[in-house]
Amino acid sequence: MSHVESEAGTPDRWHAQASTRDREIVAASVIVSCPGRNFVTLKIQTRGGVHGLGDATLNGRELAVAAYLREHVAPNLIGRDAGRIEDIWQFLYRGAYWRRGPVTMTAIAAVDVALWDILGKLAGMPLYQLLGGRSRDGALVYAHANGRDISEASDEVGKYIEQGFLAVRAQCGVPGINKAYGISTAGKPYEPAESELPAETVWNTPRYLETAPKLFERVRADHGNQVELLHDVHHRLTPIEAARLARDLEPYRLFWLEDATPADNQKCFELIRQHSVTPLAVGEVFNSIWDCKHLIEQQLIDYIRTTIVHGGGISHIRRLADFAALYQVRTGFHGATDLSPVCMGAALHFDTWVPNFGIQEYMFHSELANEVFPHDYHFRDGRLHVGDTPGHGVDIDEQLAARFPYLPRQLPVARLEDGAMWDW
Ligand code: CS2
Ligand code: MG
Repeated sequence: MSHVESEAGTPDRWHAQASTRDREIVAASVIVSCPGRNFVTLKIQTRGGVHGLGDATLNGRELAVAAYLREHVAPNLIGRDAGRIEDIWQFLYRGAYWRRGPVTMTAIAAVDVALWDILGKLAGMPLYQLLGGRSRDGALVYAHANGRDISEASDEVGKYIEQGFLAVRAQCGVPGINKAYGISTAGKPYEPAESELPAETVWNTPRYLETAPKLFERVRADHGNQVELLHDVHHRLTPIEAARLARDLEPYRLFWLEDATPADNQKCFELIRQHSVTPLAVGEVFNSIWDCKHLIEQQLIDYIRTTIVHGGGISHIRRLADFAALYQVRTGFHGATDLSPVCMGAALHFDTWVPNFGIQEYMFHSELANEVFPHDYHFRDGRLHVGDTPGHGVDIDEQLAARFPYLPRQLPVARLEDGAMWDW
């Protein structure tokens, strides 16, 4: 190893038990498992017998990240000091040469989170304490209500309110569209990656623009103004269409309107902002601060959704959150079922610390997934609460995980009725 390190084996100033020798990385393994859906998990082990986990799941592209980790990352970790979290992050980011992108940043994230997990275990501290301690006693979360039509969706909002949720995302079918975004099949949790090759769905914007305001008019009529309501457009509108929808939804006071238009061109959000005060959220498909710098510094959004697993891990998302705080933009991490409980655990510790927290998405993992990934976070009073287990509080049952081999699955695509590709 070229970098200078203190005499191997001698206790460092910062922690008597964790000598540099104990912290030496001796193994890095990639676990691909499909307990109901595919997950990729990186496990890093130190010579002193401590292991850390990082989520590396990228829905529909899981094997790309698994290969990146196995072929290009793991060999570079062996022999390094697990305590040098920032240096390893910089090595993997600058050393990749081909910078950024969802695969690279998800792989870096998995390493980063696993190393923060190890640090917590070595320090005997939960992750939120390592970051700076609690800013709140629990992370406000939102559940996903959906229905084939407006009344079914509103009924499901009611169910989540009864379960104690203070915030609910509502999505409903659109007349004439067979697979509108976010609508689960008959009572099953919503899982978009349902087939080996992308399912082709059809989209119709005018019908959607007519339906969405009616959905929220009904939900407010059924459930009043207390509950926080959210909605995900899922990248499907042009900027002016998004501006119209944001304005049409103003009477229903949404907590946020998400992914109203694709954000490749961040300036597009200026058009939405000119026409509406509906709060805007974006970022689950981003993987670095550079994807949202203009959006944040021009205050074109209110919540940034880029999450730990796809955004380079805790070390990068901490920078992003601090930058966002300068512009009073708050976090609203992506938290769909295709982000594993390992990501949820790390995200919740981050949510517990971060001063400019907004809300945390919380789609329930299956019982099986929760068995594969035992964890200590729990839902209470509309919030998710982390435990005080050192690290991020999530582990993996490798034997159980091995019983569920990878299943080839990809996300759907969307086409307009004339056959042209659109954004799913
Ligand atoms: C959605 C996600 O949760 C959300 O906000 O955008 O369900 C998204 O469709 C999936 O994570 C894609 O894998
Ligand atoms: Mg979304």
